Amino acid sequence: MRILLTGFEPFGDQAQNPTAQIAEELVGCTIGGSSAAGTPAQSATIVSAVLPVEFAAVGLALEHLLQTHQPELVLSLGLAAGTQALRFERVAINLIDARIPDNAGAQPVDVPVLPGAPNAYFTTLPVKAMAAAARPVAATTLSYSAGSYVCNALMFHALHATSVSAVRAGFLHVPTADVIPVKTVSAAVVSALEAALTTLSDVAEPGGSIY
Ligand code: PCA
Repeated sequence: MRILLTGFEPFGDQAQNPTAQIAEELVGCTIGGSSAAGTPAQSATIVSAVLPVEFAAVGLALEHLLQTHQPELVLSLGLAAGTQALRFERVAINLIDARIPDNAGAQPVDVPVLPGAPNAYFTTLPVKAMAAAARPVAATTLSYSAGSYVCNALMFHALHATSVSAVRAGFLHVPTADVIPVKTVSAAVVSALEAALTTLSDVAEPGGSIY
């Protein structure tokens, strides 16, 4: 089994993007392999890539990675400056409304990620189980909006591309490295991926929010 883990290049006024470091640090890691009581042992190797923060390029880059690696599970990471916790995204919307230009200088406003595609997709990863597994390592929260910039667009592309397959996909926004150190986020990502491998139906515990 293979897990595709993606990070992003720096963008905007962020000189570093911790998600690029995490993707590079975890490449080749084996996740799982020990069986919980009664469940088969499953292990998966991480393949990773650092993606451009460009609306026009990110979907094609992802398609290429899916073709090349044929992963069973896809987790994409993005930086959300200002957030204090790991934000497990539940929803990707078919809308781009760019607050700032992307790294190619494009700033689309109020256009779809993919014309004709559904308005939104829910993540197909068990985010409640993943957030619970990561919580001993770092603060976590569930998020009901991945924004309207390149991260949301990537999550939408991933869920659209995998919608007719058994491949599960999702997105995690992470804070800047001064809020949670990169090593800690990496460890939390490993814990979350272990939970994703062994959890086929998400845990049914309350997790919503009123905003
Ligand atoms: N964060 C941006 C795009 C790239 C990244 O790391 C976002 O949240 O859309």
